Amino acid sequence: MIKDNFPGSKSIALLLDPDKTSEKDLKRILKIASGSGTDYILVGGSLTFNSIDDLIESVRSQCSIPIILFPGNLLQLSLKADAILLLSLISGRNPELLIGNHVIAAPFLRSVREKLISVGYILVGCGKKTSVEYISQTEAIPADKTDLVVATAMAGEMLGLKMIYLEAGSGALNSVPPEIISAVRENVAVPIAVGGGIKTRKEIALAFSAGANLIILGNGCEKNPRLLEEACSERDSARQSI
Ligand code: 1GP
Repeated sequence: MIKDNFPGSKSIALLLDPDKTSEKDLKRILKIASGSGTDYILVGGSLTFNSIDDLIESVRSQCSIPIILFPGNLLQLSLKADAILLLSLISGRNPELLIGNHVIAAPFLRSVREKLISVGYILVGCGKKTSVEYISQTEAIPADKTDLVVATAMAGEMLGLKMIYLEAGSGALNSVPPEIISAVRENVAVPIAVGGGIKTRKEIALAFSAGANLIILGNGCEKNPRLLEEACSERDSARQSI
């Protein structure tokens, strides 16, 4: 069962958005993902026109990397993934994203309970307003309010959430600052995922050394698929230095 070891000490996930992934690009990036030892494929997006199920099936037919659903909304729920992130948007105050949607989803998810990974999803404002902020109708925590991010992560852990996801938002101008990652690391024991706006090898190295367990890459790999190889190389170095 994937969730038993998820996300591991240092791991890399490639985020695929069904709307941004042509068959040709998918084939290319999955070949790089398999060759570099990418740990997970995440599927999802804030708003999607194309089918999540079709994307999952296509990924599964081309590689053996575990597929994890990262649902942007209830319409993206799928039972086909190997694991499902059950996200609570704890940086926001939209009750639907804290409990309302979970109530609606619970009967649907009942049969795959063992696949669920509860996640405290924290938006950190790292530049321009992102799609996830607009769609969720919530405000990100400003990047200079480290204390607020830390207290939010602590609250999520105290509530029993199994991972904290520090999210700058897809396509963010800047990624989550390492200072925030290390401050959260010092105050919570659960794994930390970091994503949004990561474009360079240096950002990946800094995020790992600040305490990130899982780094999630989307747009950066669409523009430069080799970033995935660099990320896996940084992951290997980070694992060795533990
Ligand atoms: C989005 O954090 C992920 O939830 C990935 O963001 O597309 O900017 O890499 P990017």
